[in-house]
Amino acid sequence: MTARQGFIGQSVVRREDARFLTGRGQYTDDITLDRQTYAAFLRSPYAHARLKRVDTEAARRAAGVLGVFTGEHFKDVGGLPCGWLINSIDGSPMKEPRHPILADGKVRYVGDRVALVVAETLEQAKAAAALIDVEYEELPAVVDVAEAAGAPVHDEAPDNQCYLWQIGDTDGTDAAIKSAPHVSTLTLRNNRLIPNAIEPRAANASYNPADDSYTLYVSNQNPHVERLLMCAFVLGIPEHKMRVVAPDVGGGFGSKIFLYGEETALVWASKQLKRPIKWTAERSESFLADAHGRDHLTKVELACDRNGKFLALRVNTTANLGAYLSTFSTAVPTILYATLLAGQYATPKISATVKAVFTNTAPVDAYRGAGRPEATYVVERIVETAAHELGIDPAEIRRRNFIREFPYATPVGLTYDTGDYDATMNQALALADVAGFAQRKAASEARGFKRGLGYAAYIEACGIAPSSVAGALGARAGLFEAGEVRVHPTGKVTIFTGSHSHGQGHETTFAQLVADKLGIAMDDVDIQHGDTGKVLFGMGTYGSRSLAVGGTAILKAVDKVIAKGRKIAAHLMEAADTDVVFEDGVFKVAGTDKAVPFAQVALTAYVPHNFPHDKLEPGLNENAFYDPSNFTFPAGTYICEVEVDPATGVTRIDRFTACDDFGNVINPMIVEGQVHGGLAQGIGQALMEHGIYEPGSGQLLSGSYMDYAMPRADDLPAFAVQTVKGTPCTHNPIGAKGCGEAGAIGSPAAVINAICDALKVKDVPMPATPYNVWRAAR
Ligand code: MCN
Repeated sequence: MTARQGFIGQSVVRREDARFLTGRGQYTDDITLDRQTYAAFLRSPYAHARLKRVDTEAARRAAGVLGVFTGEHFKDVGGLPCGWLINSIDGSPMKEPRHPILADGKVRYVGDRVALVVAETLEQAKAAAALIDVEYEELPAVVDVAEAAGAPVHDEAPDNQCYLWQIGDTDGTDAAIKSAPHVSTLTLRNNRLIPNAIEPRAANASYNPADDSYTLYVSNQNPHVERLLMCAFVLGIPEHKMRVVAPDVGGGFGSKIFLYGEETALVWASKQLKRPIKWTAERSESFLADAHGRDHLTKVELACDRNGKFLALRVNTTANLGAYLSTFSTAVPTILYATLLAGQYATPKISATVKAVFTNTAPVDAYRGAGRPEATYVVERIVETAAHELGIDPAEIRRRNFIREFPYATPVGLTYDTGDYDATMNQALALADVAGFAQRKAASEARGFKRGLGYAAYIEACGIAPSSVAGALGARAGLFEAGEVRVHPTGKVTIFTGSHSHGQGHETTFAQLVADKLGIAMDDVDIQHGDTGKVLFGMGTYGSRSLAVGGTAILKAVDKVIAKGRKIAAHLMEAADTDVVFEDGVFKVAGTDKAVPFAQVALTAYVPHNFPHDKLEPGLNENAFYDPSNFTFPAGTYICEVEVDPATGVTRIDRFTACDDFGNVINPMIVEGQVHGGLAQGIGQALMEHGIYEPGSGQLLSGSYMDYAMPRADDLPAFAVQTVKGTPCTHNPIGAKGCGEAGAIGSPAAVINAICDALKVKDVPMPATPYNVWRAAR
């Protein structure tokens, strides 16, 4: 691509792929430092036990061992913080038990960290960990969200309740449901998921005695937040004495935005040993000890009139938070979930009650979609149920209830700025060839199969988040983003962004954005991210916020560059600043043929005797912080068509159609790829993925790829994915809405709705494994 060609809306090939496809990516585990040592963690084999004795003597004396550390060493160190305070209905703050770096007197889930061993080699560290003699006194364990009222996980929460929270008009909703002509009811489980990024979590921590500073390489999505939390809340290290680098990261899907005990222990121990320490999770450790996702039990009731007009929605959810509060865990089943329960519909009354409980399972936190897939599942399952019960076409009942006037303030706290739900619905109906469904169904039936069609019309709030809104709702940090534009004397540009790319293609799309705005070649723009030593600040990547929030911060800094450039150009052209315009990479005096290109202005900025430096500083380097005024609200309609074999319960997805409104799109190919990835995850949740703990023992039964079924290419159809000519977001200058999670949010409900339609049953438990489907068919 050359300069002066617009880059917005172009499917530019991902520039980062050149290094990934040729094996030149630089992941945390690829980094080996001088005098490197290796760590292994001893983990609890019990779901709940008292640590009666932890004898590390033999491990200490084992070959190559440099240090063995237990909870005793961390007694005076802070616990891992939770970033979001939720208050219960009665005003009391959530229960916030200590989340120790290494187990402190008790272990509370299988995989809980008991000890850290550091040795010259990984093999020596693992061998020594096996020599630690631990006497456990087993305690009763609770794992199931429905039975959490059992044995207390923490003394601070004897009933295992972290909080009981509510949103919406409870009395009004109750009254509307009581007097409604029709009420549909469902009890739904949102199955527990275990994130499976290709690159497991990894960290390499080193301490420099020369200046009492630390460097942490870590597979992480938000290095500045990692640094802030670890320094300020846990280890008490001055923030400027710690550099956190998140180099290439092989996927995160939310599971790498949290501060974990492993990397925190490594940083602390690196000072004790004055050697760099590396740890990379084995896959079985990832299963046990990465934060899991979802795990809700919900009763939902939707009241309608006889024409299918929605009158009220009442939702009662119990959410499993696991054994400890992970960094954003408390916000997921509340702020990110219940506020989305209006969906695309003008339901006048909505109320939601959320009880969050502790169990003896791995902590549960944000995972692609975080709260919004759960909300969409609840809303879109009950809407489809109501349609079937009332004998109204599922597309039609949705149309009868769509919000059509914007801005629209929902009864659960959000204000949608813009949207056109008919547009995505209509396009999806056409693309999925719903008109031809009856014929395909007859053909399936002739072969002994059942065919079904399921819809989901999702909405999500992303671009997280307006700090004022988040703060009012309990966030303990702002959620803005920062960007810096460094224009070099030759007119080449380096961008430093607080967003972190770990598969989303920012190095390409952010370069498109900047090259387009400055009218320069994409090759002249370099994108840097993921290093607190380079980037001024950053809140990182999650909640599909990077383009809408991070991209806007960059554009604001570019605007400042252009503003200063205009002054320099005015001097060069002997014109007034106010007469100079910037178009297609050139500063011009309006109405004349006087013009200077961007690169000439850049050079002039660094040769100060060429412009009035008494009025203007030399250099061309600007930064900006951007705090959005609202979320962005991408939305779409997904249609799934399945063929079910009633004899075996095997479901085959024959067609999957996704039509989304992401506002203005920078790179359609990358956006389509993002939707594909999300669909694979959402369909995986719907059909096969399930994190299961055994009741009683609390063992993770699905702790490997033998038992935890990840979707594979042959489980998925060729997706039909289209973005509509969208409704641009009204409050960011790009007009963009987030796209990174949509596929995972909209798809589970569409799949389960399709299976229910095929079998003509009210519900099939998720995941719809052959066994669950076969049982439902009977
Ligand atoms: N984009 C665009 N036009 C739009 C919206 C986005 O061109 N209207 C582009 C963006 O410029 C960016 C990409 O699409 O290159 C995704 O942008 P955005 O929706 O802003 O999402 P983020 O970059 O903030 O990514 C976060 C999102 C989340 S929350 C999860 S979880 C997730 C996801 O991205 N995790 C991923 N996609 C992932 N993809 C990979 N490969 N790996 C992960 O871990």
